[in-house]
Order: sequence, then structure tokens, then C-alpha cells
Amino acid sequence: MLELRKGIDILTEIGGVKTLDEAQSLFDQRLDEANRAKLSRITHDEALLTIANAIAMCNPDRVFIHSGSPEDVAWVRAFALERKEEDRLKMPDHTIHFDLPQEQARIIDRTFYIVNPDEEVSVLALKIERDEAFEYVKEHMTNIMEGMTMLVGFYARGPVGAPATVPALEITSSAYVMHSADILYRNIFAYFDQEAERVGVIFKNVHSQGPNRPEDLPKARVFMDRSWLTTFSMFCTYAGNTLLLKKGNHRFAVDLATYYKVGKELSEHMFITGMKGPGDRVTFFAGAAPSGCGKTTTAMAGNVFIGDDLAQMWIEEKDRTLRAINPEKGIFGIIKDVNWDSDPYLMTALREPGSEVIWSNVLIHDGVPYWEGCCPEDEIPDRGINFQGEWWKGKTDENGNPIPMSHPNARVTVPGKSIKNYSVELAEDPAGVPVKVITYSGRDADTMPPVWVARDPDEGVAIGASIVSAATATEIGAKGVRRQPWANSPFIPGPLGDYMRAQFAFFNSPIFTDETRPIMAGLNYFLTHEARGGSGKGLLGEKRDVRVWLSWLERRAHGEVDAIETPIGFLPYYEDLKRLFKEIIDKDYPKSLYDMQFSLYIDNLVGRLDLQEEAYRQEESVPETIFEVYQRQRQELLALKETYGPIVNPDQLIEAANS
Ligand code: SPV
Ligand code: MN
Repeated sequence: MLELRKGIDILTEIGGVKTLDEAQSLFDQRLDEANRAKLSRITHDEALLTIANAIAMCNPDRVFIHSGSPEDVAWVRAFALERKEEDRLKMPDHTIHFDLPQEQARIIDRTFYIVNPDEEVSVLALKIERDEAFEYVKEHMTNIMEGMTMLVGFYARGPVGAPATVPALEITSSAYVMHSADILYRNIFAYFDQEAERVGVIFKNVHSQGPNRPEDLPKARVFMDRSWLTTFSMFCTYAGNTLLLKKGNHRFAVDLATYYKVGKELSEHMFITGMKGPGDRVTFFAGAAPSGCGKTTTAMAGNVFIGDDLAQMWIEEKDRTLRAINPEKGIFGIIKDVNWDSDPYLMTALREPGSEVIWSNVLIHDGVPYWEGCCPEDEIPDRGINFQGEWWKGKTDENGNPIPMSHPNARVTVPGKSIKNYSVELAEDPAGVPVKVITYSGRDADTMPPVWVARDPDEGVAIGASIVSAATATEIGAKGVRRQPWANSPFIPGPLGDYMRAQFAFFNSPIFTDETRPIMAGLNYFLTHEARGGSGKGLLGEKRDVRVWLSWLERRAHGEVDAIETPIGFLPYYEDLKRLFKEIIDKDYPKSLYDMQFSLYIDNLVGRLDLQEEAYRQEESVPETIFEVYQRQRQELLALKETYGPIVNPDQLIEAANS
């Protein structure tokens, strides 16, 4: 069990400011008149004490209070250019930011939860005890902003007034981080006190890049204090490590859902998107996928796009529906392989004037960005500047390996409102959108079909618990796949069993009716010909097929298509898919392809159940329900094998279901 406000509050202990009077006299000394006047509009005790202690600890030369006014927003942008954290590009309002070549992604080896001595964390996470973290922060963050300006921003992770919104402070010496926060989060300066009062907690984030040199990276750290909802980040710049409003505060939100809102709220690594159905109907989906598995592309394949990374969900008692908000209002998306074919709306925002964009770690030639998969070979320049400095075609690293034109984790930061199918109105609605379909996807070459629906909430939770993604050479496990529970496991602070219990409680909630309880589905668009007895090479199907799988789920959620009941859940009938392929993407869909995609490969499926069960058996306090689901599915699959052999095709599945 996680206990809030337990143990010393590291920031207060180092800063030493304990009363509002002390805070006020520090502001009088350290802020100029204009910034003092802005700060005087904030009255929330914890916010003021946090800012005062951050100033006392970091010791900046100047403090900028970000009021969210157009002038302040413009000031932050200009300051990022002045400090050379960003450079202008040819397109108006586009800038480029580079992180150090050695820090192009989350530094998971230097990322720790701060815990009290008796607290457990997820087996997948690193932890540091409070006393040790205190010493580290004290040693490295004291005076870290000397000679620099501290920027203080007031944000909300969600629309003002929404039940699952939490206000958050961002305190940083990086104008790039604050600029990114302005694109990705709602600045709620004018409502901060009111929201902090309503919600009862605030998230606090303190970051400094320090001198921003490669030699400081070994001592870079991301610390997340679970008890005090405070993050500390130092000597790094990549937004995943520094803009802790994102994954740092997401982790706190997961904790709050798991330990304080059981059966009421969830905090997920999910997109939110609406699919059009017959007539004017729009049905909302929330879907999980591991980092780098096409979550942004799937989200934008919807007709009404709300979010691509995070979802805060709750059950609305009034109408008994599942509701979701996006804590963000923009995307920090992977750019690799984004092009006019796969992502037309995003490309429009990136290649046509009218949107603000921060590019990071791509190739810049003549003020124009290029990246892996952007364009035909003949459009790619043969030199430029990228994440490792000067680049030219054919450049190799010290081991002789080719250096890609852009880093595989190079990203773009873009406001949601620049994406054509984004709905500002619905995204800003504090009532959230009503979600009827939950999806879980991974990257699975050989086992799960393209789409299937759980028979009940327990089996739905098991789908999320059992996500896998193909591993790279260094990550290959016993079965060649990596487990990715709920695609959220990198961000689950506590033991997975605790999180799983909250999932069972939420999806089985008696508040849902048969009408409003969401359907829960698995998605997999990574099946290969080789794995399914095909003759060709590569993937079975195409990227654009995803709109058909989502449309079938849309119909299923409204009870408009029947399905084949199998041990893993409900599968679509061929006739329905054939019709939808034609209707949605004007494509012929042969029965032979359907048979390859939807046959059950019993040995693979049972192997997968064994892999999951073995892993969960090694953890303590995992709910027994998951093992019951795995056992039931295993027995039913083996019974099918007894009758039909190791590969059971859909016609046989129909026969078995009717017998
Ligand atoms: C992810 O890696 O899942 C992201 C980007 O969305 S980061 O901010 O690095 O988490
Ligand atoms: Mn993510």
C-alpha cells in the first residue's frame, strides 16, 4: 500500500522554507516586480511553498512566472531561441531542438522511484530509498540553476473541472521544456488555486539540464517521489526525461488510481479516438500499445481524434458510462516512417504552414527537416545536421555502422488542434468522451489474430495483462517475445498484482450496465506470412486495414455484428469483414487471407498462456482470477486440438461453437 505524505519531503528539507511568510520574503528578494505581481495571484499554500523551496535549492539568477498570457507564451518561445535550446526553421513557428547524442530516449537505467523503507515497487522498476535520494538531490541540485533563469509554469493534466484532472507545477531552467509544456498541456494559471482546491493534490516537477554536457550524463537522474508526488530531473534534456508532466506525473496518476480510486478510475498508456459508424454515430475507443508500436498512427486513423498517448478514465455515476479525458492537448510523436501515405493529417501539420512544431533529433538541411521514412530516396538531401552533428549519406560510426539520417526515437511536438481530425470541443469537455471499446495491441508475429473480443471483463483484463511485443536482438526472451503488460508497465510504480486488482475492480464495476460496460478487445497487425503458412514475405495485410478492424469493433460494440465464440474470445465472421473491407477502404478481402489470419494456432496460443502464467507466478499477490482465466482458456484450446488438430480454421471454430 502506498502512503502519501510519508517520510521527509525532500524539496522542503533541502530548500528549508517552511512557512508562507518565509516564502513571501524569499519572493520579495528573488523576483522582480513584474514576476512578483504575477505570482501574487497564486494563493495555494503548497504551490507557493514548492516554488519557494525550488528557488532556495536551485538558486537561479532570475525567476520567470509563466502566467499563460500570450506575451508570456511568446517570451518562452523567444527565450528558447535566445538560449540556443532551439533554432528557427524555414517554416514559420517551426523550430529544431537537439538532445545530446547519448540521450535520445528515456534513461531507464537512471530513472528511480523514491520509496520509504517498507515500500515495494514493480519488479520492472528501479527504486532508491528516501535518505539516499535526499543526499543525491542535495548534492546535485543545490545551486544547479546558478547563472540561469528558473521558469515556473502552472498546468493541468486534463480539462479544468474534469473528475480525473490533476493540476501540476513545472519548474525548470529549460525554455525548451517549458515551450513543450505549452504545446502539450493546458496552462491554467488563472484557475490553478481553484483546481488545486477541488482536486486536493498537485503534482510538482523540478528539472534542470545544468550545463548540458555529455560528461554530466552519467550523473543524470530522474527521481519520482511517490509519497510527495514530486519529480526531480537533472543533467538531461530529452522531453521523456525532463517534461515530467508527461510520464513522471502519469506514474503518479497510476498510483492514485491503483491505491486511492480502486474501481473508480484508471490511468492508462492509451490513445483516445472516435470511429464513425452508420449514420452520424461516433463510437469512442481507448487503446493501449507499447512505445514505438504505432499508437499515434492508430489514434489518427479514427475520425475524431482526442489523444495519442495517455488516457485518464472514470465511471460516470450519472449515466453509468466509462468516460475518458486526454491529460494532454498535443502530441510528442515518433516521426520515423511518418509520411503522406500513412499519416496524411500529421503530414499536413508538419509540411504546410499554420502549425507550431518543435522538431527534435531529425536531419535539418537548408532549414527543412527530413527523417527516416519521410520521402522517396531522391528527395533526401545528401548532407545536413542531425542528432549527432554533421551528417552525410554513407556516414558511419566508430564501429563502421551506418548512422541513420534521423534517430529512430526522433520526435515532433505538435498541438492537437493542428491535426485535422482533432476535436478541440470534445477534447476540452470536462465530461470526457464516452468510451465503448477498449483495445490492447502489441507487436506479435505469429500468435494472436488481427482482432478478437473478450467474452467477459475478466478475460478483457487478461488481454491487457498479456500484451507482448517482438523483441530486438538484445531483448529476446525464452519465447522470442517481450511481455508488455497493458503497454503501461514501464509506468506502473507498484507491484503489478496491485495494478491488476484495480483493473478487475474497474471493468467488473456494478455501476456499468450491460449497455454501458465497454467491450474489451485485442488487436494485432503484425502477423506474418511465414508464421501463418503463407507463401509471401512480410506482413499479412496492410497498415490501412486497421480501420476495418476498428470498424468491426464499432459494430460489435453496438451489437450489430454476430461473432464466433472461441476459447480466446469472439472472432469476426468472414462475411462481415468482407463487407467492411469494401465499405471502409474499398478493398477485396479473400477468404484465404481471412483463414490465415483467424485460424487458431493452438500450440502457439497455449505456449503464450504458459509464458504469461509462469511470469505472473513469480510475482507476489497477483489475483487468482488471472490464473483461472489462463487455465480455462488452456483447457478449451486443448479440447479443440483434440478434435481438429493443432491448427483450427474458422469453419471448424463455427462448427465447434455450434456443437
Ligand atoms: C513513450 O515513449 O511512450 C512516449 C514518449 O510517449 S516519452 O515521453 O519518452 O515517454
Ligand atoms: Mn507513450
